[in-house]
Order: sequence, then structure tokens, then C-alpha cells
Amino acid sequence: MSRLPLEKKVLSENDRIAARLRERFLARQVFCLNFISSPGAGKTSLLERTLERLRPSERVALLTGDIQTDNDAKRLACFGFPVKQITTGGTCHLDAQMIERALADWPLESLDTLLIENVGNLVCPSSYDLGEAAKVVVLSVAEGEDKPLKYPAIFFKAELLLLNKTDLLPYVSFDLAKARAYALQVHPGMEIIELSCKTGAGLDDWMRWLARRRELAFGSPDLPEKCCE
Ligand SMILES: Nc1nc2c(ncn2[C@@H]2O[C@H](COP(=O)(O)OP(=O)(O)OP(=O)(O)O)[C@@H](O)[C@H]2O)c(=O)[nH]1
Ligand SMILES: [Mg+2]
Repeated sequence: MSRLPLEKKVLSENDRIAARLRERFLARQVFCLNFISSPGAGKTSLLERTLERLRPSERVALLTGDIQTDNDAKRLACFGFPVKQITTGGTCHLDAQMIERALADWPLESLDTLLIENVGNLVCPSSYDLGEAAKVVVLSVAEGEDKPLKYPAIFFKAELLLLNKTDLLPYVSFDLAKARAYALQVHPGMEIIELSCKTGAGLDDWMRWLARRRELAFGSPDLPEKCCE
């Protein structure tokens, strides 16, 4: 058998399971985001900064994918929200079946928001629908401004681009204006937020986007920041 039909079959089976997941998320009003980036762009750091801004009563849970180790789950578990690590054992992306299995013993009724950190990889995760409401791509300024042009699929499919590590701009050659222009060339109208998980710059904008996007999906802004209390 040639490679193409097999790949098509795997992807269509994934789409079938993802559609089932999406239906369940919609029925239970669980807002799900799928975070994708190259290794080390700052997905876990962003989730850490997000969780520390939420009230402990928020009904948020996390799934984090990695080829090896449960390092990210350990980092995220400190915040008191339910976290599960999905260790793929070599697979370079999460797929819908992995999500379905991980959720098997988690009652979705107890959740309002599910945040999924995908395996660090800008290519393969873009092909696998996980039933999420939206994909968010994280690009750090240490990676070069041309990445939207070189890896267009994920920049086309993601609703939001988070340009992270802006605190490093004085030390790296990264043209922010070009990065924005390239992202918009691939995905006209794409939303872009510049931030630094280290200094906290831009994190308020990110938290506002999260609350607004959840409200758009389900009407109720259940993700207020602690500072809004
Ligand atoms: N200077 C700086 N460093 C950051 C920032 N965000 C993350 N880092 C650092 O970048 C490294 C990688 O961050 P992670 O959050 O682990 O990245 P990740 O995308 O989750 O990585 P993988 O899960 O391995 O794909 C860590 O050393 C972080 O401390 C930032 O805004 N500025
Ligand atoms: Mg991580």
C-alpha cells in the first residue's frame, strides 16, 4: 500500500473521533483550546502564568502531551487544577484518540475549560484535530520571524498567535513587524498578542482573549482573573 492512502485513513479516523469529542465538549459546554508550538517556545510557561491568574474555584483542567517525561504535568500540578500527562512514547503529536482515552475517567460535567498542551512540534500537530474550539500557536522570538512562512499550516489553522519571549528582543535578531506581516500573509485577520511569560508583559491581553473567546463559544465568561475580584 502506498503511504498516502494510509495517512488519509489515519487522519479520517482521527477526524471521526475529534467530531465525537467536539460534540461532547459542546453538549457539556467545555471550552477546549489546543496549544501548539515548537519545543521550548513557552507553552507550559504560558499555562503556568495562566493558572496562577485564575481563581482556585475555576473549573479548568489540563492535558499535556510529551514524547517522554511527565515534567510539564508536574510543573502544572502545583496550581491545584487537575492535570494529566499524555506520554506519546515517540509519537510527535497528540491525536483525538489519546484525548478521548485521557478523558475517559474525567467527568466533563465538572469542567468549564480544558487546556491541551500539544507535543512540541510545529508540523505534525497541525494535522490532528482534537475536537478543540480553537488552536493557539505560540512562537518565541528566539526562533526567527520567518516561521509563519516556513510552517504555514499551523499559522493558517490557529486562531491566535502568541509571540512569546519578547523580553529577549534586545538580544536576538527578530523583526516583530515582519513576523506579524508573515503571519497575516498566511492567515489574514489572525489575532496576534505579544507577550513575555518571564516579565508578564502582554499576559493581561492574553487573559482577556481567553475570557472573550470562551464567552463567544458559550456565552458565560467563567474565566475572570483574580485581579478582577
Ligand atoms: N526569557 C524568557 N524565557 C521564557 C519565556 N517563556 C518561557 N521561557 C523559558 O523557555 C524555556 C522553555 O519553556 P517551556 O514553557 O518549557 O516551553 P514548552 O513550549 O512548554 O516546551 P516543550 O513542552 O518542551 O515543547 C524555559 O526555560 C522557560 O523558562 C519568556 O517569555 N522569556
Ligand atoms: Mg511544555
